[in-house]
Amino acid sequence: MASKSPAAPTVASVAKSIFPKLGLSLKAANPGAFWGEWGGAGEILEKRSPIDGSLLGRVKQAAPGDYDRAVAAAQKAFLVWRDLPAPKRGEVIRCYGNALRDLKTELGQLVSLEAGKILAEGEGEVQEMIDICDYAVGLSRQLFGLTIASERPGHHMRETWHPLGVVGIISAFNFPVAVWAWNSALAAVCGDSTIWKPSEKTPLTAIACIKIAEKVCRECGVDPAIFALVIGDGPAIGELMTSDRRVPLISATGSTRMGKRVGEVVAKRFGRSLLELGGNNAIIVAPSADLKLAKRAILFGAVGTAGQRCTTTRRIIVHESIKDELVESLVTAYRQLPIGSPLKSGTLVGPLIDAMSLQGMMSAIAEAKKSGGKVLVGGERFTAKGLGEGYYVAPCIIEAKNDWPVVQHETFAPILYVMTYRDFAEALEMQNDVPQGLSSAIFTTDLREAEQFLSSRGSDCGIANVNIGTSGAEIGGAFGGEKETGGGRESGSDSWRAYMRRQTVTVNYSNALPLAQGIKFGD
Ligand code: UN1
Repeated sequence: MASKSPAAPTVASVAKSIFPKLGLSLKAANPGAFWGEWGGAGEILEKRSPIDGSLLGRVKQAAPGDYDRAVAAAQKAFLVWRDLPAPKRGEVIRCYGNALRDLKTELGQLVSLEAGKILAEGEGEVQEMIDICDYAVGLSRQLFGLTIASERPGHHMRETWHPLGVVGIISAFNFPVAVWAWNSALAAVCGDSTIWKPSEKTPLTAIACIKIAEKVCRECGVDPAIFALVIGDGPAIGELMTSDRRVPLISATGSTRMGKRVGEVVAKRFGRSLLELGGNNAIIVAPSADLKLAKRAILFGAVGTAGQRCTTTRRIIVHESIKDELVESLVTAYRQLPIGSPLKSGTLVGPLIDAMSLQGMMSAIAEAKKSGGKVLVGGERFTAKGLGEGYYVAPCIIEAKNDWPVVQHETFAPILYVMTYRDFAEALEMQNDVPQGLSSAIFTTDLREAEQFLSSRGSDCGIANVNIGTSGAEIGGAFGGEKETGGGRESGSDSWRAYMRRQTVTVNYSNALPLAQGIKFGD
């Protein structure tokens, strides 16, 4: 069957068809810094596609001087942008969302070429951008403050929200466009400008996003430097940005190691950081669970995006009475997983991002085995004709114990650790007994179990789901988690507040000056 299905389009042919539409150059180096104009005096970055290892494009990175220019331009643009009424700012984001709708297929394909996501997930990511733009447009008319009763006669109090300034965005390779959009669309309607340092592993998608933003801004008569870009590595550009007092908020998505560094440097200058870091997400499968649903959710959660989401399902905590049945059906499903080029329709598992990632997966498997772990399926490198230098793997399931160091650690690859529990309290304890606290889920039809899981004694994660998996959150909710996940919240609900400056206001409209707390002072 598989051999008769049409061959996957090549990286080169897809790149050739979409690059011109996205304003990218195939041959010449693409400028990797934007401050209202394009530039970049840093070193050339050669971006290879994880699909087959072929050269996808070249980028001229930002030099430290380019960073300075970009942040100065973003600061200047902010001073004008913040005065535009918020609904008018929303109008610009509405146009951006529409431009994304027009280029959804092309940008989605570029995400696949550059990050290795299957086409459906590449397009899904662009849809996530469109959704957050819609959300931001609505929000632009709802940046509500409060009125507060004053204890003093002839006084009123209110709380207002003001634009903050230049927001620094650091994003990871695995959601190369959506996470920037969560931040920049909200920041924009809040009246902020942004400066973006994307992952060096996904520079071309970043350039494409900013090209679209530039065009929309020019059409709307707005300074495009509100969406500045600086492509470069952590030590060169990331450190400059995190230590820069001109950037009051740094929103960073990535590893716990990176977040720790960002948090420390930003705290030193009393800046704000919004951190969305690693997860170690578990699904509890209770005896009453609908196992068909659970299996599908686990599959999407554990092998979707080749295990490279911060919300990826990494642990299954299953009741011992149903473990064999669940594991058997998972192993059967894992054996049939279509692994291969993400450009081919039907593929569910694309490549890992690079050699380091493959290496990380292999050493985690070796460590789990050394601890006594039993590999039930997968775990080997996957090769096939036409995949060239791509780093493909067969997703794996390992029987493990929760307290092993390797299980406590987030390995950004499709490894699923399975463990069993006897009573429900034990399951909850295992779920929470990891350093990270991003996403969690339970499969049960027992109302008491479900509600306990959601109660103050239940899951300690930022996201807790019942009868759906750990990944694939909608943009309407606040996204982020506790403990080593960093505590930040992005995207929906009231996450917008992180991008604004709160002001408590008291106005005296009487001709007396009563003091609060009834204090008498002089006359
Ligand atoms: C991430 O992996 O950094 O919930 C973000 C999800 C996606 C976002 C993941 N909406 O899986």
